[in-house]
Amino acid sequence: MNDDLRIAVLGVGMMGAFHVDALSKRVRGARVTVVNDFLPDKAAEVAAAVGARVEADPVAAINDPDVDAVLIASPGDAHAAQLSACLDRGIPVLCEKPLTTDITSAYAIVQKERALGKQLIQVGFMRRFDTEYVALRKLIADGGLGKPLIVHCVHRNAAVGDHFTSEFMIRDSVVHEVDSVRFLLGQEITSIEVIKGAATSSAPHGTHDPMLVIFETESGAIATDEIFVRTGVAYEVRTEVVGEKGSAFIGLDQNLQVKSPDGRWGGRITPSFLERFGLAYDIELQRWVDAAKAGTIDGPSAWDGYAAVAVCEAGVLALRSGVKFHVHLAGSAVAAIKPEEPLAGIQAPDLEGAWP
Ligand code: ISE
Repeated sequence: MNDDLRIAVLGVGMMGAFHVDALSKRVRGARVTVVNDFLPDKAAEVAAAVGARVEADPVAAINDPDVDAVLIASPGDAHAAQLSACLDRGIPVLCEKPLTTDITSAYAIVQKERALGKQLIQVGFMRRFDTEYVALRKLIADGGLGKPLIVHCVHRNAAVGDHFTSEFMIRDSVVHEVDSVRFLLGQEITSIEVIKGAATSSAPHGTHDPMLVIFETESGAIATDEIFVRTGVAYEVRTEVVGEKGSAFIGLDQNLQVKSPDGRWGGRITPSFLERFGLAYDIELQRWVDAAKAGTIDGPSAWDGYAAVAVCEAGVLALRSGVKFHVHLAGSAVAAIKPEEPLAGIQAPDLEGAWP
């Protein structure tokens, strides 16, 4: 108990509350001591369940003497200031995506951490802790598929609120494929393009749901991502990687298969990301807690978070303009993102009546 990592959790909406529960029930060597949320009643309810204290000011929570490390699950636009305060105090922090909401502030955070000379920031890309993703990455890294050429991703949610605009879909959902492609291929993404098709009738006016996002990577590999967040079905996240020597698939929902008297057969699809990636979240937390005690991280870094912010920013510009955007992560300067020169459209002659 005395060796427990004492954690402040900032933001206890669905994700933060899920983490508080995991830290108090399933993760070893950790304890939530301070809870902060902009909704005082929510903070009080979550804190009471685990015997933690409520602190109304997030920066005071970070600087609390009963806190050794911080878990940030607050809205994205609060992250930059909260991460900065964690770096000022020099304590480890696990930050849910996005790292921040714009390239400049994300880069400033990366630089501030670098100046300290140690890695304190881990970003919550939980798929990196899912056994199927880990196995697929290893297969690719070991050369089992030969050179990877194409990645096909499917990302479907059953339902979301009306605040899920097309831009939000890029920043909040597609951000996972941005990180997954970087993780699986071990390469940076160099361009992004967004194709807006017909929208499902449950999407609010002006929201393009589903969309098809296309990435290119450093080696020229292509990745496609179908993002559809109002399927009305369940949570489906699948990835297929096609290489020169074969292909591999993850996310097939192959669990208990049942045959029923009415002639149907099949298994179950997880309803949401909490069930689909529940174990991955717990593994992520355990590894972060163990690493934080040793003064380091064990998972995606601030740089990974920054790269994802840059690609998503380019994705939003691609969505707005209808043009492919190139991304150049320089390493020593803020990422450059620029549009591809738009080509004039082709005007094909009308053949109607051209044949006798
Ligand atoms: C949500 O924030 C997540 O992180 C989920 O993994 C993703 O599937 C969902 O689309 C996001 O809104």
